Amino acid sequence: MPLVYLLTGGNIGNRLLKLQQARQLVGLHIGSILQTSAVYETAPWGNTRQPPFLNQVLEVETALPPQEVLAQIHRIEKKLGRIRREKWGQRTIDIDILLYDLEVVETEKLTIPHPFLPLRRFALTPLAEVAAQVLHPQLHLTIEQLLRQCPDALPVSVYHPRAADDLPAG
Ligand code: PH2
Ligand code: MG
Ligand code: MG
Repeated sequence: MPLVYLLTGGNIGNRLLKLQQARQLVGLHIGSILQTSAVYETAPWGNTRQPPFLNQVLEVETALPPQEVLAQIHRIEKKLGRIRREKWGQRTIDIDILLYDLEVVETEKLTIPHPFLPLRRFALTPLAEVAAQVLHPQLHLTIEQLLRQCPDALPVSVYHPRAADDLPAG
């Protein structure tokens, strides 16, 4: 069965809870989660005037084709109350397809591999944890190599929740 690598992220509300709920719904509606990276706290990329994100990568074995994975992602994001105000702005939950086996998909609604993957340390770092030797099908470099040459210097570190953090419901 195909392996799809998903990046989950969010930077408003109870960030850890949203990632946990996303994992549960991905397991139910997309396929078996074979590996998860650590949860990382990551500085906002793109629009830097917003709170830090939590990000996590999920390795999922799926029977669904890419378009159907995307449709399920949209359902899950909606169910988790996604509010999207602006491009690259803050959000409760975002699920992106980073890689789908070695497939290249270029349609109006879907681009795989994710076009910004090589430029985003917040995606490459957790991905390298579970897929260091996986090849980028267009660049012919491994994820480990992409991370080593990634120009993004924004901080990415394993998240250690403190008691008072991420407690408010939602
Ligand atoms: N997602 C974005 C824009 N910027 N920055 C971080 N650190 N993490 C994200 O998941 C993220 C971002 C667009 O989806
Ligand atoms: Mg995104
Ligand atoms: Mg997205």
